[in-house]
Amino acid sequence: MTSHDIPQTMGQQAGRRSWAEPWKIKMVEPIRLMPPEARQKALEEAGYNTFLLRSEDVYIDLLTDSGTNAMSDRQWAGMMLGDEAYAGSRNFYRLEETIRTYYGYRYVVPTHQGRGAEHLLSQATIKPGDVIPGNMYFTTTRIHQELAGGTFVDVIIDEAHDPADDHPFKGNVDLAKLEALIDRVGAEKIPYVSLAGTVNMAGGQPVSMANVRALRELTARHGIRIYLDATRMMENSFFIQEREEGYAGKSIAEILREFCSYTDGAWMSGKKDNLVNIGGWLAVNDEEVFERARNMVVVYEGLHTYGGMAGRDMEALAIGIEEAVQDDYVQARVGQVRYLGDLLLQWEIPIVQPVGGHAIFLDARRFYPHIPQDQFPAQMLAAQLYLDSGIRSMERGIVSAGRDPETGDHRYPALELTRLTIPRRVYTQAHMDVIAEAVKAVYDAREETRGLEMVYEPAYLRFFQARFKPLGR
Ligand code: P71
Repeated sequence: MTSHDIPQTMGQQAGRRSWAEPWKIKMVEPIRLMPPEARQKALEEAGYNTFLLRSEDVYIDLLTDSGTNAMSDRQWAGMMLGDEAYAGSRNFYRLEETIRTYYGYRYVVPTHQGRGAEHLLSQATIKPGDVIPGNMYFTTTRIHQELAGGTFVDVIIDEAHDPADDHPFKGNVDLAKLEALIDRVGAEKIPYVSLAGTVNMAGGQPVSMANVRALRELTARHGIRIYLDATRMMENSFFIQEREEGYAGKSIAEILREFCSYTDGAWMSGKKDNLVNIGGWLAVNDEEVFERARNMVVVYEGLHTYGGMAGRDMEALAIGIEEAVQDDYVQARVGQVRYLGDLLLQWEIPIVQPVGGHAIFLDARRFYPHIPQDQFPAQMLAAQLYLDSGIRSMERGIVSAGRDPETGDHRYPALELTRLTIPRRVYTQAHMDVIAEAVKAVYDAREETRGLEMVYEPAYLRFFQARFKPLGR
């Protein structure tokens, strides 16, 4: 797509409002709000962990934007075109072609979702003792790097750890930190830089084109690769278009292609930016890495032409990619998240700023300054929001950060956040109003709220299954 084809939004056309969804609703799914006593009971049964709630007990579900997107009529029509052959499905070749067109990488390995691709890439590139620098960790990404024998080192800019700092590209890599790491451990110990487009744990914060370009120059000098977590790259591309000099006239598709051109490959959770309910992929330019990953995919995921997806899933994914690079779609997507953020800011509720691409992150430290971090303030905030109004959110703080594998102590992340994640094409502006009012009610009751104690803790990715009890007054 050329910039000439960028669809006009209502705002550009009439100067009246900034955006409206470029779609209308054809099918609806009823939702209901349970009475307060039933919510209290459900929360206790779930051990104060929103991952353990039943979806039927939830009113507005902001747990994640992963796999929760609404597909279009074209995608559903594509589902009927599934070629469910074990080998060589037509839908795979269409998917491969689509990824080559929009992301620009040479070789494609399909996987069942993002972490399947993280597993393949980690095993194919990391040796025990290796060090993997990245712009802030992500839970599943880091565990696969660690299981392959690597150690993750955070090299994001300091601003990313400050929820109030309004740097426009808080996802940027700190090149000085990276250079110091290379000097300390040696380039041969660094198989790649793990670069995420819009950094989830930092609040959905973007990486600038200038930063990835400079990163390419630096890594090229040392012979180090860059692999991109492309999970939310459409949103990252939007922020570049909006904020970076020279990109206002370029389309999302052009920006995405250029960004990817500075990297050696990418892994993808199709469940986010590719607008499907399941699916993922790994795409690389290096033939050797591809061969290794393609061999391993048959052990862990499925044959290299389906990787755990049905043919129909691959068709929906290919169509989803085409829909997700449309400028008016991305503008409405980010616009909706921003609308919710603006409501909360009007009431001076502490959130991560600037508002990112996929979610509003409530700053639990400033929300509950009287609750110490090891009493899980962000976890409690998620619980209170559910109690107040049946809204489900997700803890992204000390529980998510887990324990240090060496010392066994909690990791104490600088960011203690509760994420209100907005699924794509699912909720309306009226839902955003209801959500904002619920957050306000919980905020107004903040002084009476106490912390939690953890009463059950699983060994891996504890946030999924941990259980809690409220501390006494
Ligand atoms: C999100 C998820 C899903 C999730 C994962 C772990 C804990 C809770 C929720 C998944 C991502 C992601 C990024 C940047 C890779 C994956 C894994 N995010 N990179 O935010 O955000 O993809 O879920 O398809 O395996 O709710 P996968």
